[in-house]
Amino acid sequence: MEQTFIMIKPDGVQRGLVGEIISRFEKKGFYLKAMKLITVERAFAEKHYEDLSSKPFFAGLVEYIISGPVVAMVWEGKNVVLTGRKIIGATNPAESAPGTIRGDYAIMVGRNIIHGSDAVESARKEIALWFPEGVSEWQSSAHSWIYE
Ligand code: RTP
Repeated sequence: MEQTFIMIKPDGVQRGLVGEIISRFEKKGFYLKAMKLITVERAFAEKHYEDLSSKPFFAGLVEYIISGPVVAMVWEGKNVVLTGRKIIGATNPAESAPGTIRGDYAIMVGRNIIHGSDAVESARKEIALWFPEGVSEWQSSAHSWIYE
């Protein structure tokens, strides 16, 4: 089944939003397949955001991501990449709808709490980068209550 990479950024961890964010993905019916609290080094953050290296905000983005621990996760489910982005909301919290994570908890684009993969292929790359050890194979006993 489809998997996505979700990262609670340092501001989300500092502000005590980890449980709230995990709860939203869990309650939707997605399965948590991997999770760790980790403070990443500059080179690792630059690798994660390498597609944005030419952007004017790249240096500030890297400083932000390495400024404290993040919670890295893999979530699994049907259409989890796209639906995860909907749960997260638009990149700029000024445009994120109420009811989304960014819409409810963030104000600035440079402090937008959470990252979610933008496509199945980028999810695959990001999961391999953040979880080279692999992810869990566990199966939820609630599966037939979520999927027909
Ligand atoms: P993410 O990768 O974090 O899920 O965010 P995204 O796809 O919604 O947005 P993307 O364009 O990939 O940008 C990555 C992160 O860079 C920061 N950003 N700052 N100052 C700015 O104009 C600006 N634009 C983007 C945000 O933290 C964004 O999530």
